[in-house]
Amino acid sequence: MAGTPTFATPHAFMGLRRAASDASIHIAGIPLDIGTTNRSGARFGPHAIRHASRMLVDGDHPGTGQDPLALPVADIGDFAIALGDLQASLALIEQQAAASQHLIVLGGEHGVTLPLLRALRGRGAALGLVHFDAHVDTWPDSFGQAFGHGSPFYHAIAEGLIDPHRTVQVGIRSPVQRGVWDWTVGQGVTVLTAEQVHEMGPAACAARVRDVVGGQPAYLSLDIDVLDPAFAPGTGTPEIGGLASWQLQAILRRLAGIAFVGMDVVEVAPAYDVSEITALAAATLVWEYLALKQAALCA
Ligand SMILES: [Mn+2]
Repeated sequence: MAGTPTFATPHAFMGLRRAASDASIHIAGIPLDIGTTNRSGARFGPHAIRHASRMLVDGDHPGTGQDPLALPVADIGDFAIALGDLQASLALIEQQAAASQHLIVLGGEHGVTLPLLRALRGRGAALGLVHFDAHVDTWPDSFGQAFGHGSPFYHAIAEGLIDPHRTVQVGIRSPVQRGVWDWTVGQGVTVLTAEQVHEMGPAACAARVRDVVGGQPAYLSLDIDVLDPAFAPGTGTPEIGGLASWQLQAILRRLAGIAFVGMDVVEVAPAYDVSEITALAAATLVWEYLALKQAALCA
């Protein structure tokens, strides 16, 4: 095997050097974490995920037999944020996201998903949502903060950005106030708890997800804390009893047929990581998403 060894891969996602103008799929980092409620540090997530992604450059995807980088994908760098100003940062993120036809975001905290969904508003009807997380993230506010990382989907539902009846949350297991839970389910959201996922297995779980979301456009939001802290220690609000990385991978690989219009992987906080476990999981999940898009194009 000739060429650049993995460890010397240039610092872009999987070493990508394609120009933004030559690509219809853009990967961007968002180094924002001021909306976190517990351990901060997700601002360093994009850097860590790109670094860990070097492990993935030396071959084709074993499931599809193809190289996901054959897709027209470019790493366009990090979005600008307004340092210390959450609302201004969200506005800036929306503005920058609107310039991309199909965007994959490396977080950053989960609050970034709201402006990403706002940027997709107007491109069609309310989106379906596949949301992997330990937390429902439908709190109207967290400790008085209305647009922090616990609230993106409260606003996304309230603003009509996503269709709650085509929304499924997978891996949920954190403490939650009964009122927040009842509001979420009352809106029509399907919740699959981590315990249900463990009992169902990945194939049945994926079938349920496909059922809820259907064939219309949908968004994929992947909070790395859906994984058990044993598989993703590097995150701000870990909860035990989560998915193993193989389970999440097995579910994702079975989501072919969902018309995803964008994705994010958020909440990687490398300061709490060990041996890049969490960052590698996040990088690999982006690679799995690309493989999924590629398989859809070839179908
Ligand atoms: Mn979250």
